[in-house]
This record gives sequence, structure tokens and C-alpha cells, in this order.
Amino acid sequence: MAAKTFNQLEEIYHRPIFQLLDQARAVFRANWTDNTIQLCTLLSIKTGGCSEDCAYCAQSSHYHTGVQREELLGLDVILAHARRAADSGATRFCMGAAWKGVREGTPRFEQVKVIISEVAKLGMEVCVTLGELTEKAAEELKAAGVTAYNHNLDTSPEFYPNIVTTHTYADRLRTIRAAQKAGMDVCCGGILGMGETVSDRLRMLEVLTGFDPAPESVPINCLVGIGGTPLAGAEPVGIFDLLRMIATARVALPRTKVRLSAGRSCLTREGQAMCFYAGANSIFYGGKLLTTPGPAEDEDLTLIRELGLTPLEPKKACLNDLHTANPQQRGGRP
Ligand code: SAM
Ligand code: DTB
Ligand code: SF4
Repeated sequence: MAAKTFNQLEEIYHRPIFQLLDQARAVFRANWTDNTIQLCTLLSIKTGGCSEDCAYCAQSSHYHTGVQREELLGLDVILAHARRAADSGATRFCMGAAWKGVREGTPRFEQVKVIISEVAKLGMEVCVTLGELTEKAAEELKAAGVTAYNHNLDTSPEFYPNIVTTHTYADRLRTIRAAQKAGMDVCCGGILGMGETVSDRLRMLEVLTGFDPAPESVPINCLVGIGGTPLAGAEPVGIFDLLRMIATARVALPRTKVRLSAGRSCLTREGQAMCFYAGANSIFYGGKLLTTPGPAEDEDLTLIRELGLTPLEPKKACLNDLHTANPQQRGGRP
């Protein structure tokens, strides 16, 4: 799929909304044969105390947000969360760590690799978001069993310095390239509602459409205003802005999963239904995001059912892998 220019994206985004939705729906139907919604469950495996100053983030040590700093969770605790997520129907388990980045050869990186390989045995896709990566660290994460690496651009290159000063957009892009080079899927998106313009949102989309390969998934977050951060009082994103962004992302990235992400608790059921119609086909599921609550699982399952959609089923291949790989990995008979 050819990259979209900024002008093309502007033209798509600003169409009368029903024309935009018609086009997004047509692109969705041409590229996705089912009506499934991917359910991804998040777990913060290392919370708070982060050296970075991302202006939206509850976990930055630069702000007083009331989030308690915690060390890396133990393997048993993480596995208990992951098993629960699998039992609740999630097909992807996403583990987030409040770190600037990780480096190969360090004790914490070795611990994370063990966590990844144990979670991978449960048969769900494994996504991690650990901050900056070296190429070697990316290769080791892939070998440990990571399916997708989440590293968001968050906004346009031009607006990024208004949001973060402790690392650069170029740093973000370097990590994304390392993840792709190592063969991991890339999950990369952004946040609406940080004071950016529509042009900033479309510039971010322009950068995303230039990735080769295209991002496997694009999370579209609406800012969750966190008390104590510089963005605490930001104006909430309007539903039509969100719909336009989702529809434009669907048109620009036809085969990418578009994830209706943080901020979903503030949407009505009807608003969420429109986002699915516009081409969103993935959600964060499980009652909690990283540090803030998300919609309850039963509410999500009820909405999905009422709309005649279905949760994405675990891949048969994953289950087969699970049955064949586990005995060997545990030292039992194949
Ligand atoms: N430290 C890693 C990093 O920065 O990539 C991983 C964790 S970070 C919390 C992951 C992403 O969550 C951010 O890039 C941002 O898009 C999203 N996020 C964090 N706080 C948010 C908030 N308050 N509202 C909306 N999205 C948020
Ligand atoms: C993403 O784009 N959104 C998720 C996930 N990737 C890691 C995180 C949302 C965090 C919302 C605020 C919080 O719970 O701290
Ligand atoms: Fe939050 Fe990640 Fe920024 Fe750290 S690097 S402050 S965890 S968004």
C-alpha cells in the first residue's frame, strides 16, 4: 500500500462525514472478511517512577500524579493475570513497563525475557511496550516470543517537543525500525486531545502510512486526563473528531488493526458502535488500562454481541503450538 501524502489525508478527513464513513466502510469490507473485534488485555508490569517527561503520563517521575512506584512484578503474578485474560477471551496480552528503554545483557532485561517466554506458552499473542530498544534487544525480544512491539509516535513530529523533552521523535522512529528489523509486528499510534491540531493528527498518520511494512496495529487513544500532569485539564476530544480519525486511519491503512484505545470509558455505546462502523476492529479489554480503569468486560461483551459482532477467536495455530510445545519446553514427552 503506497504511503499517503498529507494533502490526500486532509482531503479524506474533511469530506462530509457520511461520505467519509461510506469510504471507510468500503475499505473495511474489501479488506476484512469477518465482523470480529480483537480483545487485548493490558497489564502494567512495572509502574511509575519513569525518567521521561511525557506530559500525558501518570507514570512520569516529573509529575505528582499519586501513582505508586512499583518494581517489576513477579512472574507468578504476571502469569495469573495472563491466564485470567485468556480465560476472559483476550487473544493478545500487552505488558507495559514505565521505562525509558531496555538494553540487552541487564538483569531486568533477562527477567523480562523469561516473563515473555512463559506468557507466550499460554497461547495468546504477546505484546510488550518497554520503551527504547537497541537492535540486539529487539532481536532477543523476538526470540523470547514477542508478537508485537508497541511504541507510539503519539502525535506529529512538529508537535512532539511540546509533549516530551527527554527524548526525540527520531528516537521513537529508531526503536520502531529496530523492532521491524527484528521481525516483530509493530503496534504504533497516538493520542488525541493533547492540544494538537487536526493537521498534527494527520501528520502522524502520514508518518505511519510511510512505514514499511505498515504497522500491524494502530492504537487511537483519547487523552485520559491525569491529575498532576500538565495536560490534566485538556479539552476532551469530540466524538466526530474521533470518528473522522478512525475512518481516515482505516482508509489510509486498510490491513492494519485500528484499536479504539484509551478514553473509551468516556464514549457512549452508540459512539463506540460508530467507531466500529468506521473501521475500528480492536479494543483494550479487561477493566483496566495501565494505571486507569477501562470499561468492564461484561459491558464490552454485551455491546459486541448486541451489535452482531464477535470477539476474535484465538488462532488455531496458537492452540496447536501450545499443545505441542509445552511438554517439550517443560521437559516432558513431546
Ligand atoms: N514507556 C513506554 C513508552 O513510552 O512507549 C510504554 C508505556 S506508555 C504508558 C504507552 C502509551 O500509552 C503511550 O505512548 C501513550 O500513547 C499511551 N498513554 C499513556 N498515558 C496515556 C493517557 N493518559 N491517555 C492516553 N494515552 C496514554
Ligand atoms: C496504547 O496505545 N495505549 C495503552 C497501551 N498502548 C500501552 C496505554 C493506555 C494508557 C492509558 C492511561 C493509563 O492507564 O495510565
Ligand atoms: Fe510514560 Fe512511557 Fe513516557 Fe515513561 S516513557 S513517561 S512510561 S509514556
